[in-house]
Amino acid sequence: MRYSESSIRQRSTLAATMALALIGGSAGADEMCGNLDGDDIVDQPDLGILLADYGCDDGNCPGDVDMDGDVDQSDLGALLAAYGDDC
Ligand SMILES: [Ca+2]
Ligand SMILES: [Ca+2]
Repeated sequence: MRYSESSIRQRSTLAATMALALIGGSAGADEMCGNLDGDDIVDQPDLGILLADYGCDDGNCPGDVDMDGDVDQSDLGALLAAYGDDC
């Protein structure tokens, strides 16, 4: 089965919209802001904590931005979405 160019474009737009909804929809609460070191701003040290902890899945992960017990791409997405924010 072949897809037309416009069909592929529509599907790509839908996928991007869904990805943004996932990131944006789960952000907003204090624990989601990405400020991992407690200095009230989401910046490079917070990204460093997350990256150093990336792949942790034992439920005791300092880089777990979305508080689901692991550090994965959803945490990275949430941190990057809030990068530079005061929180
Ligand atoms: Ca910080
Ligand atoms: Ca997580």
